Amino acid sequence: ATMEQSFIMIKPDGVQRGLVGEIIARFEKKGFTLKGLRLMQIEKSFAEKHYADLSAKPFFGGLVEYVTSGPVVAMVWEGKGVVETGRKIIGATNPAASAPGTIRGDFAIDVGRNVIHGSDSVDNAKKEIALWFPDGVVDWQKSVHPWIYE
Ligand code: YYY
Ligand code: MG
Repeated sequence: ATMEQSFIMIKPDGVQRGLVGEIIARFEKKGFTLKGLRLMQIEKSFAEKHYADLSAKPFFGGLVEYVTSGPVVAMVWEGKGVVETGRKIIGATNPAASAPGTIRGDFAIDVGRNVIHGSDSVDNAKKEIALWFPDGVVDWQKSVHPWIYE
């Protein structure tokens, strides 16, 4: 795996349920580096852009309504293999199938209230980061880097 970035977003249910700190802690304790962080409530048109690939799905309307229903926490996390590992930390799309120990496995029940989004490929991460962080992210390195990477 190479150094890469993933777009991670805590959905409105995660924010309402007070899971922001818990979720950030999981990525932070793993060793990944927080490069961008925004609390924002997005418009319908923005949500449709973020989920454009799913526009033909029957759940698309409900998904857009859900993700625009309150503030979300948009983040960029950096690290070796963070896209794939981030998906593992998050768990399967349907919380009924998410392993205990994953975010969705521990904190969610229904697929339409699954608390968190994570990019599914490095390419999509780049697109999502460009959409959510048009002004770019913060360029910094952790001083503990040599204690995390060999
Ligand atoms: O990447 P991930 O969030 O795990 O799943 P996607 O297939 O990209 O779907 C995005 C989003 O849509 C999912 O997190 C919940 C919702 N959704 C749904 O409400 N019902 C489905 N059958 C599938 C997905
Ligand atoms: Mg997805």
